[in-house]
Amino acid sequence: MRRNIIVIFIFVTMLEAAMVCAEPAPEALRQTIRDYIASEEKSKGAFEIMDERTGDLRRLELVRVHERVGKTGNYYYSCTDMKDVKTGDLLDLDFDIQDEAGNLKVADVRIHKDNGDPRYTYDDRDNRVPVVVSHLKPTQEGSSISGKVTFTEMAEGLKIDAEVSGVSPGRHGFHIHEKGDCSDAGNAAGGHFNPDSVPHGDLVQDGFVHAHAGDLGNIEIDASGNGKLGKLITGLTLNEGKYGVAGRSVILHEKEDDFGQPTGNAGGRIACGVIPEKA
Ligand SMILES: [Cu+2]
Repeated sequence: MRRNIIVIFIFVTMLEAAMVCAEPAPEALRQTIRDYIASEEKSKGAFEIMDERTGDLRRLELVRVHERVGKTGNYYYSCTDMKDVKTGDLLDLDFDIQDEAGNLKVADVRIHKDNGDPRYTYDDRDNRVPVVVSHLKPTQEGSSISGKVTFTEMAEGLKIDAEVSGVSPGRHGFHIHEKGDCSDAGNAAGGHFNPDSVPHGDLVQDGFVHAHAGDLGNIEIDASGNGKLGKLITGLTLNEGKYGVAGRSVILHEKEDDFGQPTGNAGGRIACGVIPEKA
């Protein structure tokens, strides 16, 4: 009798362990997302999500659920491509799925990318960190300059990665300017972002005491007209505050920034991009 009880006890324990350890099948996770979207469409007439960045309620339709599934912390996740019914924008949404003893439920939905621009990424400790992307546009008609500047809010500081093309070879001054307005051929962006009212310099070398907070130096452009810049600046942030850069702009200049006074003799403004506010 006692032996039977022990056998049953061991059996139940093993069964529980199997239930806890069983990973849901990838297709079951993908189907949970499809079912969730379908049930939202049925109950509300459409699948909608609040865009925290713009404050708009966006109506989306499913294009496809990604093959890849994964796990972060207590949640499983997969992503979907969805289309904004009104604007035609392609969004990448992340779905977190909770496994309650084999019962799969969507726990959270977030906009990960909007038309290819990421809104967050994961740092090396798996923390979700905000990202904003500024698109550089030429200030002159007929110019073919284009570019993208990605700002990532790391624990160590603000990571700034710029990629530009269609620019004349050589060094071109590159700064954060005060206002998030690229009108009037970039002049509406105002002067360099300079919250400490200090002289011009090279922020990485000279720090906030001897350089403007917007003094990012130069981007070196190769013979094909392409150039990159990658800097991690401790102190700058996408958050509000004295060193907050969101809602300002980035300017690419005609000439090299020679770090002379008052603004580096970098000449005209050839491209400009507004730095969006994070969600
Ligand atoms: Cu400038």
